[in-house]
This record gives sequence, structure tokens and C-alpha cells, in this order.
Amino acid sequence: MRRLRRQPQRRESGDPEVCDAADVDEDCDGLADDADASATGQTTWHPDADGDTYGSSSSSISRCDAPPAHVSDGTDCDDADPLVNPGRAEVCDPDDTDEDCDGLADDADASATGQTAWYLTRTWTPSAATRAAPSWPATNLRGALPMRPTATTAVPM
Ligand SMILES: [Ca+2]
Ligand SMILES: [Ca+2]
Ligand SMILES: [Ca+2]
Ligand SMILES: [Ca+2]
Repeated sequence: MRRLRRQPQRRESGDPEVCDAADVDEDCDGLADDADASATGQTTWHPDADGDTYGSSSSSISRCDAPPAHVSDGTDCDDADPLVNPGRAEVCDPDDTDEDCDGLADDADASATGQTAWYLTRTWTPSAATRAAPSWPATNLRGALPMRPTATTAVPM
């Protein structure tokens, strides 16, 4: 009767350490995942300082597990303002803020809302007859071009 030779139980010495959810020490060196400098398969994490779930586009770190206050997204163009990120809508604002982080702000961004209707203001130069008896427009009809007296319309006395 032929005896089968027992194969020794051995772990493949070439097993590489890889990032895994269970923090398994694949290469049996006593260190797993982020604790093992030989680990591969890291994710790029971005800090999310304003807590809006969008990470800063200007900073990142490569780790197996997310460091505190870090997310995998890296598209937040202003990580100090939770009202600015790609999930927001572009709105007209006095500071020309790019709320939706597409690189375009206010009038430059076709998706902007909240525009104001602006009307052309004409410079009114009084005629000689008007200078003699000035008569300023008293009212502006809705929808009409307003004609406002300006510095150039001052009538010399
Ligand atoms: Ca591992
Ligand atoms: Ca953020
Ligand atoms: Ca804006
Ligand atoms: Ca924008």
C-alpha cells in the first residue's frame, strides 16, 4: 500500500498585503492594511472640512480606510462653505460665488437662477427749448425705458 506523503501546511510566502474591509493580515507579518507599509489597493480620500459630504479638490491622502472627516469624493471647490459643492444650484449672488463648482459663476453660468431684469438707462440731453423750460419725466411706465436725469443732464442756469 502506497502512503501518500502529507503536504506541509504552509501559507504562500508571496501573499501580498491588500486593503480589505476585514483588515486581514494576508502576508502574516503581524500588520494589516494601513498598519502595513507593503499594503496595496488604497483609496484616495479627500478632507471634508465643511461636512457637506463633498471632499476638497485640492487635498488628498491614499489609505485603505477613510481617515476621520474624509470622503472618497474630491469635487468640493470650497471646502469651507457647506453651501458650495457640485450638489448645489448656481444662483445669482453679490459675490459671484460659483455655488455648483463648475468653474462658472453667476452670469457666466448658464444654469444660474435668480436673475434680475435690468433696463437700459438712457442719458437724456435736453434740447435748447427744454433748457429754457425744463420738464423732467415724472413717471416711468412699467416696461418702458426709464429716462433719468443724470449729471450730464444738469441744466445750466
Ligand atoms: Ca489586508
Ligand atoms: Ca466639503
Ligand atoms: Ca453664484
Ligand atoms: Ca457655477
